[in-house]
Amino acid sequence: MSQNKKLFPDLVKELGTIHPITQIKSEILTLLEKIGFDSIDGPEIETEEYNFDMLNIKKTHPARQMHDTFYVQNKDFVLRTHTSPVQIRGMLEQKPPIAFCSAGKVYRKDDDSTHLPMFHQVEGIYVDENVNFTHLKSLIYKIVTSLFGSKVKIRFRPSYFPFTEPSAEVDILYEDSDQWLEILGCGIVNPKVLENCDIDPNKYSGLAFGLGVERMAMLRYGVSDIRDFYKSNLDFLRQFK
Ligand code: 2NL
Repeated sequence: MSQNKKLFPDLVKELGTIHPITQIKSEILTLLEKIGFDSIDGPEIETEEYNFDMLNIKKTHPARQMHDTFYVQNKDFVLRTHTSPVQIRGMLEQKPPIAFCSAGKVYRKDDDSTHLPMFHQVEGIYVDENVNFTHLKSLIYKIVTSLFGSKVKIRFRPSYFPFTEPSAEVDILYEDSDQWLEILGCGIVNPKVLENCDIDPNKYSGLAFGLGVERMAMLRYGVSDIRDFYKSNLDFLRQFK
């Protein structure tokens, strides 16, 4: 690079910047890897079995309707609606103790100022003997304070996901604010999901969480329209160094 600088000063001036969504995705993955999660990847075109059935998402679940999910090739496949099938594939290949994280593009038929048909998700799952909600809480505190600083307040709010039981959504409250902001979903892995992956739920339990990277970026930088991230407006993008 120092060579480039001397030889091609104009080119260096034109060098791009890392996209803010990529920056935050990398930051979260680096943190999770430091904690001990193995980062794994999988296909973006999935079967309904891996994207839904294995995760205990029933045939009648609203997410499976044509208007929420992109089906491809006459409903033989779907564009993954979350990165969970990557972890399902991981658990079919490797038995506990396991700790995986997966990050990448996911697809849903949404399109407004806070939702796009393509967005990025980061998920983590840890399965071992005697994993319980206190482990989940301390992990989430670590992740949230690392991303938003140690001054934010953190709240766990009961929620529902078919693949975790119990489930919670996590909100943060900035200093000097009176508005709780939802930042991620998490829970204890539903024993049915472990069973689906040939993992004995009487011996093992797990924790899991998922977060939207664009949402993280919007909260951190105060961006109110998610579409700003994908307009290729250099004045906007160059703000993120
Ligand atoms: C959200 C919530 C979540 C998970 C993702 C997960 C994956 C497996 C098994 C069990 Cl393989 N759970 N992932 C769990 C809870 C919440 O995401 O709102 N994401 C944007």
